[in-house]
Amino acid sequence: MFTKTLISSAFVAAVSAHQNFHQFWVNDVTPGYQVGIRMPPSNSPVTDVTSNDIACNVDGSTVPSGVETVDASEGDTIKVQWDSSSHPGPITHMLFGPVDDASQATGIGAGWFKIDELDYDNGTWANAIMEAANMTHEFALPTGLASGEYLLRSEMLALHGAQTVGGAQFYIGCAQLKITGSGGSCGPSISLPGAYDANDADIYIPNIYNGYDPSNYTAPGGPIATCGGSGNGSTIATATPTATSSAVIRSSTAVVSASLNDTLVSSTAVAVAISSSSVSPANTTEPITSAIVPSIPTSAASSTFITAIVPSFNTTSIPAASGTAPRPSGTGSAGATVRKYYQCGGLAWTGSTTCESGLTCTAQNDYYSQCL
Ligand SMILES: [Cu+2]
Repeated sequence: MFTKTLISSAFVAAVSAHQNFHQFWVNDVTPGYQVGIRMPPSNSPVTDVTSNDIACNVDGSTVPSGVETVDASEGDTIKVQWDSSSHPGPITHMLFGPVDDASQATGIGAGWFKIDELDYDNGTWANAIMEAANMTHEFALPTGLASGEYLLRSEMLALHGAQTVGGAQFYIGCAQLKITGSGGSCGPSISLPGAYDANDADIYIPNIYNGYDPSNYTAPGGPIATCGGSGNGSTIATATPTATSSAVIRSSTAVVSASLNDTLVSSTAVAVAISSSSVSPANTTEPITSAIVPSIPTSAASSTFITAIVPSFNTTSIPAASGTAPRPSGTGSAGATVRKYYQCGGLAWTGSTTCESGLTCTAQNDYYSQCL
């Protein structure tokens, strides 16, 4: 009983920390869990906006094999589902294309255009709005698209570390779509990397814990594109991917398939094992959790410097979830004591500073301490 409690609380804390894009629906029909999506090898964020990883996550210049390209039509409703996230910030969607073969496109370079954005609405960040909808978000593919294959990039930007340059965390997942459209080009288009700068006002927010008003926040990447322009959406020439070896295969066979609940529970043991062995204890303060972690990228340890839950951030209280994914109940404290990986201190922190027995409240920076 005691063991079970320990495992489940570690699991909840871990799942609520980092996040991945796992599933999408086209007009309410899904190709399946982690089907049609390039799953990254971990759920750690990209923090270097100048790296190729900012396009479609780690191994940016390598395309994975075994990822299906899913049919859609312009104007279709796309629903995405992410892991539970208590990291405040926006969600954006971009398309890259048309390309001859989405499965071979890295997405690195020019040819992206923004099609959807949800920032801060009615006092609530996009991540919390999604929490209230079982971590889903819906938008429509634009009309006036050239028929062809595209990468659909879903990005959740976590701003809980944005008070330092390079502290914002970009969670990115790319899906492969074959879109039937009526023709037309979209603009403005942007390059990734290229469009983001670590010092941009929507990425580096020095006063985010000190009087920042997110009401007028807009996510990076510029305005939402207008489609249907003349110029028929000429196909983007894509660079030859560097490798498609078995080392980067993330086929569905390597992925845990089951209901969301089943997958999350079964990933617990993996997460516990990994966090105790291969993750650098110096910089990584939350377990990397994923059922499909073949290796921890070297960038994971160094980039994961702000972690876990920031319940006091400018969000309204998160409504009770209707979904199946377990999640923490706000502060993560059980009564007056704070659970592992949850916030216990920092400037402007008004919650409990007492960790559960056996844990120590450890400062990560001036703004954030957590129980470890
Ligand atoms: Cu995280």
